Amino acid sequence: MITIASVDHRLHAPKSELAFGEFVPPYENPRRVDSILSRIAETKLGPVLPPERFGPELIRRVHSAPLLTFLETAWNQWSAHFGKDAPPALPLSWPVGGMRHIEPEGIAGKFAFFALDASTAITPTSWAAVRSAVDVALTAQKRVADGERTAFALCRPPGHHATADNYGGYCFINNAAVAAEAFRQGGARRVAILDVDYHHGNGTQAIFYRRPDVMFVSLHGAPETTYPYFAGYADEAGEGPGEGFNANYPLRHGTKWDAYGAALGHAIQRIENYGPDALVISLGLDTFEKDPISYLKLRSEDYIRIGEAIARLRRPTLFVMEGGYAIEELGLNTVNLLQGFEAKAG
Ligand code: OKP
Ligand code: ZN
Repeated sequence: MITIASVDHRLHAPKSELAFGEFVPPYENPRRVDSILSRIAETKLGPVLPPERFGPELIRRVHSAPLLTFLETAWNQWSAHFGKDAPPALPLSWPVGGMRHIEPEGIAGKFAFFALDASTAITPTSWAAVRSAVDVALTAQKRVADGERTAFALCRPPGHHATADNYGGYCFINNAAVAAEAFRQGGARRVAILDVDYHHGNGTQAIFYRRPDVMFVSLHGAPETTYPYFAGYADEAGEGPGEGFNANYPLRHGTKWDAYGAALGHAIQRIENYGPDALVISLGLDTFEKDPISYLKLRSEDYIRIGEAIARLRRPTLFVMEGGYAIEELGLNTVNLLQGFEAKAG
């Protein structure tokens, strides 16, 4: 399997993350990619190639102009106000229900307006890393659209929490959504996105919620107890023309392979019935038993089974990296899933 990866992901590396009431070393950090690349080399999974450069057209089909302008200029505005040595920029308030959703002029207000949480710092070079992750996704997408059975987009930072209008949850641009849109623009009539990250892909769901041409199917920790809390319930089925094209499989804390595998079987059947021309996998490995911020209990060998199940769909398949924070085993688990897929893909 071909992997697309960029060295520019290192440009997004905040020094700390606000988590559990204090600043801690970021869970989402460059060592995640190192772990995966070293396992790819060790197992000879296949070549690792750099991305091509893509223009902003496909990004603009997924995200609003105000969000993109904010992301591109946020650090310059922040440092103009708080100084070049200001710490990484974070929001401190939010426009909750009953307030006005109007973009403020001041930069602190803009952070409050565009962020969906306080876990996602912006540094002087974050935007360059974010752009390179999109290039990684689109380069891999192009290979699959041009006839390869599969490709792995080793994106960092991840994307599935980013909505049309908001960033957060370590995500800025929704790489998987942009890739799905690229498949559509390239002539695929139906695209399915299967999100196996531990956290619900609220951004991807929202982007395609009213559309029948892109189905979103997700397995994740139940929102009653799990970030991002305000999406991911089983009754979220899509809306208007998109009704029936969204499927959520929330899972309780402690879920092991038996219940996970059963839910995955249902999810795969939904996609099979839909009959997509292309499949995008939002690939998170934070369902692992040793993940430091998650509560499912999958083991390393279970990822082989997930890959095999995905291969049975027999569709052109693009893997897009999302989460996974047990860095020691992240490479092993990621490559297990990709090898499970390849073994059954034929
Ligand atoms: C991104 B992806 C732990 C609480 C959760 C944000 C988690 C974002 C996960 N500090 N903070 O879906 O893996
Ligand atoms: Zn996650």
